[in-house]
Amino acid sequence: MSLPIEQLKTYFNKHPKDPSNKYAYGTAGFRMNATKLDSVAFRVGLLATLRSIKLQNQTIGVMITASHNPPEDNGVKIVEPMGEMLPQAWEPLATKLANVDSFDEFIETLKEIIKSEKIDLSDNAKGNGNVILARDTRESGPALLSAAVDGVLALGGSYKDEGELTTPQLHYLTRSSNDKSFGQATETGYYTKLVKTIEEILKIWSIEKPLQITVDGANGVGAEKLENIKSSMIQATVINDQCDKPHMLNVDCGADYVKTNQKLPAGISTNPVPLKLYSSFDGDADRVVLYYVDQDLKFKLLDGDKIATLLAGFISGLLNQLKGDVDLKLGIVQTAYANGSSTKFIESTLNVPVAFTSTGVKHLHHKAQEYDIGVYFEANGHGTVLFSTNYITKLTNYKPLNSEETKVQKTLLLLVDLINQTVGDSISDLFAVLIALAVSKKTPTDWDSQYLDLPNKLTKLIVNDRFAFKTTNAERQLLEPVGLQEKIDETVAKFKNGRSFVRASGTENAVRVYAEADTKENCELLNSEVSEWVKKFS
Ligand code: G16
Repeated sequence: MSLPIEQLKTYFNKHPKDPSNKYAYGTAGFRMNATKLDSVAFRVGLLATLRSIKLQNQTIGVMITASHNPPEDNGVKIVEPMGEMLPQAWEPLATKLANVDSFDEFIETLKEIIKSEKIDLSDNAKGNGNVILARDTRESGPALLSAAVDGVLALGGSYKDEGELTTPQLHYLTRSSNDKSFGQATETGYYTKLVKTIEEILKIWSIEKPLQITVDGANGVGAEKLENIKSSMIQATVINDQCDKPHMLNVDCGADYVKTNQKLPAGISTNPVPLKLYSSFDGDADRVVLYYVDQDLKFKLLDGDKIATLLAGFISGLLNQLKGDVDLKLGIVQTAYANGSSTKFIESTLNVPVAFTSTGVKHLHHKAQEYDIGVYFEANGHGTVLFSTNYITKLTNYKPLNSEETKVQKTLLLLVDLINQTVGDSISDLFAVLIALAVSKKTPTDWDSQYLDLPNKLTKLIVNDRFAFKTTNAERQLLEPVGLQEKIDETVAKFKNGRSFVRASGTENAVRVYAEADTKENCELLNSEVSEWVKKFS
């Protein structure tokens, strides 16, 4: 097949681009006010089709979501056949295709991509592309999904509209469509795999009390999907579950709200039960944070750092119970947002190496693949645990010395099915946490007391040009605006245990300022002083 120029023209004209709009494939794909995304969604559908043709017609995923962003935003991102993010080398291609204005430039760019990526459009190609698409609950979702479908049709590709799904479910479906061993490629297949694994682990450890949790679903798709997890061993109560009211998505609730404001969400804030564990998902259920209030009703956050340390400690504890030879490399990947106390705890108490990457799951995921057990979590609750083939082989071949070791071996292998191997997943991460707590007989307080977070504050500043903020060293230092980093360093030096950094958001039109210090007052002061410098330099 060659490029169907006339057909492309018809679809191109149906999805006109406003020349004043500029787009960039950022931390999590394209993301902005939904009214500006029609032409982008169409072009992403097209690019996903080309990606599929290049990869011998394997299924590629397209997710329409703006996750934690406000209801009026939306976004679109591409998922690889094995459920990973689009390779970084394709991001500039996506950005270029999204930004061309005229039809001639559009065709020219498509031809360049086809040539540079050696995409076979001849009759020998395995197919015309195969794409599955899903969306979260935003009002703009259906129209943007149709625009992406038009991108697939413009090249004569095949598509499947999966309707409303969580982002991790779309990753699961993409992977299982290409890799039958991963699970049944249906939404039901996702639930069945999860529930079966949870029940098996609980049975191994003779746990008879059902897992109980109250979840704030951010009024998003995660709330609706969690309700589908039915088992006598799982009792999840969902609040903020008004998915049919898209204007309420992430409003006063959800993982981002709880983490950023460090307070309880709507629906729990009026009468929290002391010492009871709660959890919040974000708008597309790929982030999770947990929390409780103590006896004095003081809010205690169990964020991504705490989840990483719990899961890493749980897994290494199980591995240590195997007395035979199981030499497996465990590592934790964090970003600059990780609380300094968590990093210290991981290195000096858990004795596990820590690696740092830039913000964005794609960066952490790749780094985590360097370990046999790669635990990666952003402090905001985005993350998962990746297990290598070596891990599976070594544990499968392991000869247990006694019945206790058999239980441990089985559990370690079941964790591979429990924890979503493609991307951070609120639902599967939540159950991994609940299982780790149940098996190791820990209360939320035990878990929380592993280390004490340094007081920290994250704020957002609207600046003229966020792209003027260029970072280095896993986003921990600024290269530009020139001179600003020196000012931040001088300011930080005034505070005990002070640390602060500034970076441009990849999902919102803002610059983020993070600060931590020995006391709440000091971290607030540090944040505001650094923010003042940012304003002066922008
Ligand atoms: C996305 C990314 C995360 C990132 C977050 C905030 O999350 O997938 O890795 O931490 O945006 O990014 P930034 O600070 O660059 O705006 P989500 O949950 O919104 O998809």
